[in-house]
Amino acid sequence: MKKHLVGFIAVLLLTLGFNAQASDDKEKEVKIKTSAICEMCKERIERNLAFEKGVKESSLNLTDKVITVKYNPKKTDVSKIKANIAKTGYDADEVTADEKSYSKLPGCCKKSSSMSHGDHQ
Ligand SMILES: [Cu+2]
Repeated sequence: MKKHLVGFIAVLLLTLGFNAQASDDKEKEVKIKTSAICEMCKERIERNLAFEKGVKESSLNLTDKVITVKYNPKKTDVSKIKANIAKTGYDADEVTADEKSYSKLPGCCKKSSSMSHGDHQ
């Protein structure tokens, strides 16, 4: 009887474990702070993210500059999503914008120029 009970509990725990894992495979959501400024930035970032494997949906809020990305954790992860945004020319949390992409952005889309850093060509 005791053995059966132990077996039953083991099966129960396994089932619960699998269920937890299964729900983990479903789409996840992450919020990333970007350096987007205007509507063009928003479109640019969202468009490029749409090409990133595993990204299902992204929506940038221009008020707080936070982008909400829905993704498949089996196909991509947060660091790849941040790298994609950086490659577009924008900061993504602790990841700084790719310099080359950033330099190609229209002037209105660049981070506040009040912080002077040698950005001459
Ligand atoms: Cu812009």
